Amino acid sequence: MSDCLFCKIIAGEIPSAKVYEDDICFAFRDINPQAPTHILVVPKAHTANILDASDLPDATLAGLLRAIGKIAKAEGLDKGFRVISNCGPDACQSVNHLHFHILGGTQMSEKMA
Ligand code: DGP
Repeated sequence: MSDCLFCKIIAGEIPSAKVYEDDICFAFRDINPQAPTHILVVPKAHTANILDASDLPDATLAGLLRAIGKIAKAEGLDKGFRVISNCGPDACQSVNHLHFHILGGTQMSEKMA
Protein backbone atom coordinates (compact mmCIF):
# COMPACT_ATOMS: atom_id res chain seq x y z
CA MET A 1 0.00 0.00 0.00
CA SER A 2 1.56 3.26 -1.13
CA ASP A 3 0.72 5.31 1.99
CA CYS A 4 1.61 2.65 4.57
CA LEU A 5 4.63 3.38 6.77
CA PHE A 6 5.62 -0.27 7.19
CA CYS A 7 5.22 -0.97 3.44
CA LYS A 8 7.67 1.90 2.88
CA ILE A 9 10.09 0.43 5.44
CA ILE A 10 9.87 -3.01 3.78
CA ALA A 11 10.53 -1.40 0.39
CA GLY A 12 13.57 0.45 1.80
CA GLU A 13 11.99 3.85 1.09
CA ILE A 14 12.24 4.66 4.81
CA PRO A 15 15.41 3.50 6.60
CA SER A 16 15.19 1.01 9.46
CA ALA A 17 17.49 -1.11 11.59
CA LYS A 18 16.75 -4.44 9.90
CA VAL A 19 17.35 -7.58 11.93
CA TYR A 20 15.80 -10.27 9.69
CA GLU A 21 14.22 -10.76 6.29
CA ASP A 22 12.89 -13.71 4.32
CA ASP A 23 10.36 -14.20 1.52
CA ILE A 24 7.44 -13.72 3.91
CA CYS A 25 8.45 -11.17 6.49
CA PHE A 26 10.68 -8.29 7.47
CA ALA A 27 11.86 -7.44 10.99
CA PHE A 28 13.41 -4.25 12.32
CA ARG A 29 14.06 -2.48 15.61
CA ASP A 30 11.25 -0.34 16.99
CA ILE A 31 12.03 3.37 16.80
CA ASN A 32 10.68 3.84 20.34
CA PRO A 33 11.91 0.78 22.23
CA GLN A 34 9.95 -0.26 25.31
CA ALA A 35 12.39 -2.98 26.37
CA PRO A 36 16.15 -3.55 25.87
CA THR A 37 15.18 -5.67 22.84
CA HIS A 38 12.15 -4.41 20.92
CA ILE A 39 11.71 -5.72 17.39
CA LEU A 40 8.78 -5.46 14.99
CA VAL A 41 8.03 -8.43 12.74
CA VAL A 42 5.77 -7.64 9.80
CA PRO A 43 4.48 -9.60 6.80
CA LYS A 44 5.68 -8.24 3.45
CA ALA A 45 2.09 -8.49 2.21
CA HIS A 46 -0.04 -5.64 3.51
CA THR A 47 -2.97 -6.38 5.78
CA ALA A 48 -4.23 -4.14 8.57
CA ASN A 49 -4.19 -6.40 11.61
CA ILE A 50 -5.19 -9.80 13.01
CA LEU A 51 -8.84 -9.15 12.13
CA ASP A 52 -7.79 -9.28 8.46
CA ALA A 53 -5.44 -12.25 8.88
CA SER A 54 -7.67 -14.34 6.61
CA ASP A 55 -6.40 -12.10 3.75
CA LEU A 56 -3.02 -13.82 4.13
CA PRO A 57 -2.11 -17.38 3.14
CA ASP A 58 -1.68 -19.85 5.99
CA ALA A 59 1.98 -20.21 4.97
CA THR A 60 2.49 -16.50 5.65
CA LEU A 61 0.91 -16.69 9.09
CA ALA A 62 2.98 -19.77 9.97
CA GLY A 63 6.10 -18.11 8.54
CA LEU A 64 5.62 -15.10 10.81
CA LEU A 65 5.54 -17.29 13.91
CA ARG A 66 8.60 -19.24 12.78
CA ALA A 67 10.45 -16.01 12.09
CA ILE A 68 9.62 -14.71 15.57
CA GLY A 69 11.23 -17.81 17.09
CA LYS A 70 14.31 -17.52 14.87
CA ILE A 71 14.74 -13.85 15.71
CA ALA A 72 14.33 -14.43 19.45
CA LYS A 73 17.02 -17.13 19.35
CA ALA A 74 19.35 -14.96 17.25
CA GLU A 75 18.88 -12.07 19.70
CA GLY A 76 19.80 -14.33 22.62
CA LEU A 77 16.44 -14.04 24.35
CA ASP A 78 16.97 -17.43 25.98
CA LYS A 79 15.47 -16.31 29.31
CA GLY A 80 12.18 -15.38 27.66
CA PHE A 81 10.40 -12.72 25.69
CA ARG A 82 6.91 -11.40 25.03
CA VAL A 83 5.06 -11.18 21.70
CA ILE A 84 2.33 -8.57 21.30
CA SER A 85 0.14 -7.62 18.36
CA ASN A 86 -1.92 -4.53 19.04
CA CYS A 87 -5.23 -4.68 17.18
CA GLY A 88 -7.47 -1.63 16.88
CA PRO A 89 -7.94 1.54 18.92
CA ASP A 90 -8.51 -0.03 22.36
CA ALA A 91 -5.10 -1.68 21.98
CA CYS A 92 -3.51 1.58 20.73
CA GLN A 93 -2.60 0.18 17.32
CA SER A 94 -0.91 3.13 15.63
CA VAL A 95 0.31 1.57 12.36
CA ASN A 96 -2.33 -0.27 10.34
CA HIS A 97 -0.04 -2.97 8.94
CA LEU A 98 -0.11 -6.27 10.83
CA HIS A 99 2.92 -6.48 13.11
CA PHE A 100 4.20 -8.41 16.08
CA HIS A 101 6.29 -6.74 18.79
CA ILE A 102 9.05 -8.92 20.25
CA LEU A 103 9.95 -7.53 23.67
CA GLY A 104 12.73 -8.95 25.80
CA GLY A 105 16.05 -8.54 27.50
CA THR A 106 14.56 -7.76 30.90
CA GLN A 107 12.30 -9.29 33.54
CA MET A 108 8.82 -8.20 32.56
CA SER A 109 5.81 -7.57 34.74
CA GLU A 110 3.21 -10.28 35.31
CA LYS A 111 0.66 -7.61 34.46
CA MET A 112 0.04 -7.45 30.73
CA ALA A 113 -2.42 -4.57 30.50
P1 DGP B 1 1.57 -0.21 17.39
O1 DGP B 1 1.33 0.84 18.40
O2 DGP B 1 1.33 -1.60 17.93
O3 DGP B 1 0.84 0.05 16.10
O4 DGP B 1 3.13 -0.16 17.09
C1 DGP B 1 3.71 0.61 16.11
C2 DGP B 1 5.16 0.70 16.46
O5 DGP B 1 5.85 1.19 15.33
C3 DGP B 1 5.49 1.64 17.62
O6 DGP B 1 6.00 0.88 18.71
C4 DGP B 1 6.54 2.58 17.07
C5 DGP B 1 6.96 1.93 15.78
N1 DGP B 1 7.29 2.87 14.73
C6 DGP B 1 6.52 3.90 14.28
N2 DGP B 1 7.14 4.54 13.29
C7 DGP B 1 8.33 3.90 13.09
C8 DGP B 1 9.41 4.10 12.19
O7 DGP B 1 9.43 4.99 11.34
N3 DGP B 1 10.47 3.26 12.31
C9 DGP B 1 10.50 2.24 13.23
N4 DGP B 1 11.60 1.48 13.27
N5 DGP B 1 9.49 2.02 14.09
C10 DGP B 1 8.42 2.83 14.01
